[in-house]
Amino acid sequence: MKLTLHAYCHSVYCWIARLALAAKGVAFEYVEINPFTDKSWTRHPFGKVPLLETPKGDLFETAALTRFVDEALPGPALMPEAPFERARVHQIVSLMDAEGCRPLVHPIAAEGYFRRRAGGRPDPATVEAGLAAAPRLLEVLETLLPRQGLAGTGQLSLADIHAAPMIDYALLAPESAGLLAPYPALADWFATVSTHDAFKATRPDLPPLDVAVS
Ligand SMILES: N[C@@H](CCC(=O)N[C@@H](CS)C(=O)NCC(=O)O)C(=O)O
Repeated sequence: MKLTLHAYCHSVYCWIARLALAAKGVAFEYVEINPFTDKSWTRHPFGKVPLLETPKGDLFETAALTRFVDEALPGPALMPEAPFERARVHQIVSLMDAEGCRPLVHPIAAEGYFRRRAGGRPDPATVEAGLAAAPRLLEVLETLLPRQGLAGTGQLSLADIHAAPMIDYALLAPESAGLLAPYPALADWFATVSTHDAFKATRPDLPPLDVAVS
């Protein structure tokens, strides 16, 4: 099946889409779009990425896109078979969209990492607010995530694929050192996912910042 992914190299949602495609081991064409600067990008009705061009039409909304990738393409299954476990994966994907992207990506990664990378100075109060909001989510993930996907199968699940990039992005901010320390099961889960070939192969090139924070 011919697939073309329209995506931006620094977007966490685009990483999730690329990670799902890599976990399945399928080939696709890649078109780089910076949705923040490319005003001619109107193929997505809200000017966002990722968008997957398929023979049946365009798919946007990352959770729908990765679900299609899993169900329509060959390769290892990214969803468990049993209804309750499937629901758990949906639950985590939904949770990451509703409660994870904010605060982990906005504001922690956006302010603490990307603003500095662009030569700016982060607003400490904004990063602090993100770090103050994160524990509620991380506590919930501590109980939910380690039981999914990799546990017992050696494969990534769509839950792992949706959650790990957002956590990785939060950890880019120098202020996030120790973010996972109170959550040992989550930290173990993240360490395991981070060594997965598909994760390493798709991780955006975002080197650590040489910044000391108190
Ligand atoms: N709900 C969308 C969110 C996608 C999204 O927010 N993409 C960001 C990049 S990470 C974007 O394109 N932002 C451009 C903009 O908001 O103008 C999805 O799940 O795909």
